[in-house]
Amino acid sequence: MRKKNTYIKLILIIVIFFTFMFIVFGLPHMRQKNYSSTIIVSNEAIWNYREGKWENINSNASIQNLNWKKYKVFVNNSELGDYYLWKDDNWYVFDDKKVAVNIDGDLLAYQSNFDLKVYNFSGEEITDRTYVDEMLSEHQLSTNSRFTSSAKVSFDFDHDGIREDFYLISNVFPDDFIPDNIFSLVFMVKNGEIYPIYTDISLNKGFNGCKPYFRSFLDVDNDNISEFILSCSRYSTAGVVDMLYKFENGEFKIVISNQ
Ligand SMILES: [Ca+2]
Ligand SMILES: [Ca+2]
Repeated sequence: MRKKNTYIKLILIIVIFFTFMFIVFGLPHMRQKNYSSTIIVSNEAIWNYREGKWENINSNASIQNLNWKKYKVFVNNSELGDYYLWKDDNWYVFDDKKVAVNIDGDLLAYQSNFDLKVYNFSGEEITDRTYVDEMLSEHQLSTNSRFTSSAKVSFDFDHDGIREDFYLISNVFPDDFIPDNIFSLVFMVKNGEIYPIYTDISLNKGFNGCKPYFRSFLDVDNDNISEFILSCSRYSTAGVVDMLYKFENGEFKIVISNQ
């Protein structure tokens, strides 16, 4: 009888253990797998997220399927509302009566089966160059380097109540100075530690390089940690590269890019 009781207790403990593990680890994972979304990044990229996987939507037939559907539309990172979209060479925005709406600025739109959050953020000037100089030195670049683009975005991307600083410096397409190297460095500083995001350094060949900018901070997989879209422009009509970054295991990774 005593032995039987011990067995029952043991089985109960095992059942409780596995139920606990399932609730803590299994359920969030299952929920994650059920999230799906389509994200439209200007006229350059369409990304689909399904069953934990990302893909670029490029084919005309797939794009046709996205026409005349309703999306949450953002222009220059502020919410415009729910609108129909239709794509020719560019995306066009229509209201409920299918009357065209003129938009002036950078379009971001999505459709999702969960509350995909797009956050406000704004860039500011870099006044303290401590980390900038550290990164320049680390890459054997002069701390007197001139920039054609620089910005700092302070944003609490991991929602722990403390803002991280995202730095962006670049000398791509210099017009009144001739540097030896063309560089773009994007990185985050958290607790005094530098986390590289985008590093591109090459010899100056005239119009090489890709000028980076932060396009959007958003939570694309509902885990309460922000991802962001970093884009960069190539010279003239060579196009824009859109990269969706995720922070995983202590580093930034590109989860999908249009090029
Ligand atoms: Ca934080
Ligand atoms: Ca996330």
